[in-house]
Amino acid sequence: MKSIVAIVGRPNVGKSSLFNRIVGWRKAIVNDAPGVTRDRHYSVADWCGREFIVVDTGGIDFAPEIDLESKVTKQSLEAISEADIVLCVFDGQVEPTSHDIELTRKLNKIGKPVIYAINKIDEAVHEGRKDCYYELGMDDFVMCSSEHGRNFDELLDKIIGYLPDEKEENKNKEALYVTVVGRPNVGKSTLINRLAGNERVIAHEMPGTTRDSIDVDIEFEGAHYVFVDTAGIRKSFKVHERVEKISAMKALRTVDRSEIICFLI
Ligand SMILES: Nc1nc2c(ncn2[C@@H]2O[C@H](COP(=O)(O)OP(=O)(O)OP(=O)(O)O)[C@@H](O)[C@H]2O)c(=O)[nH]1
Ligand SMILES: [Mg+2]
Repeated sequence: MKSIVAIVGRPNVGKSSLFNRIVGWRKAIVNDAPGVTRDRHYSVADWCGREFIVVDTGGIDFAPEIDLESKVTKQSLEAISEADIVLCVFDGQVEPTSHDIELTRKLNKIGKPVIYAINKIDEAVHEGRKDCYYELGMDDFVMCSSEHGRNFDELLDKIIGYLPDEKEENKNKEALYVTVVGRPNVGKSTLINRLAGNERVIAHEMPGTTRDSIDVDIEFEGAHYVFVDTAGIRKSFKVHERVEKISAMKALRTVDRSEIICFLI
């Protein structure tokens, strides 16, 4: 099994940008509004010949005001518990918030390697807040920029430094890709959760909950399937929001890499 690196942090600090930079392409949706990522979003990454799985997550909110926010936080906490290494992202352009401090306190107790990525440090002049991170008890942090790739060599070196020597590689049996598509709210995520046997993706009564296309591994009678949950697709003239447009585009792209399309009505 490859080691799992979970990217966590509060909303809008640049987790998806950092995920995209690590995997090498714009797999996850990035947007300037908070709360864009919702489900756990996996991809394989490699650095210097070492492969690992990286997981993008939604922003952790310790005082959720709505049901959806608490579901997003639950997914992120689940990512932390299944991870071998946690990569916690801060927005380095602002002072650490009370949420950042609470998250750091919690992560310092989990008994796993935690690397802190102080993101949005686009230039050396932004590095002025170093002391406050030491004061928070972080001894392992990298000041980086997901947008410009600044200090990413250092960040990736740190990650592979924590990978165990040679974990038995689980040479994945050929998986059959099944993409589930349909209009918003027809029950795509619920169907996938039922097949997976747990709440792997967020199913919610609000149309448009799923945004990124999410791969879900499912074993059935010795065979390996990857069911891909996608954002609901509506007629384009009804779509005005940028995030919905990008989500629909990603869903359509996912269709290209699937052997089977399941059209849910
Ligand atoms: N200046 C600067 N902006 C960045 C950097 N990384 C991300 N951003 C911006 O920060 C905003 C949020 O980025 P995302 O990657 O979507 O943040 P996120 O943490 O995944 O957000 P949620 O999924 O909503 O929690 C976007 O407008 C990005 O362009 C960076 O290194 N420098
Ligand atoms: Mg995100």
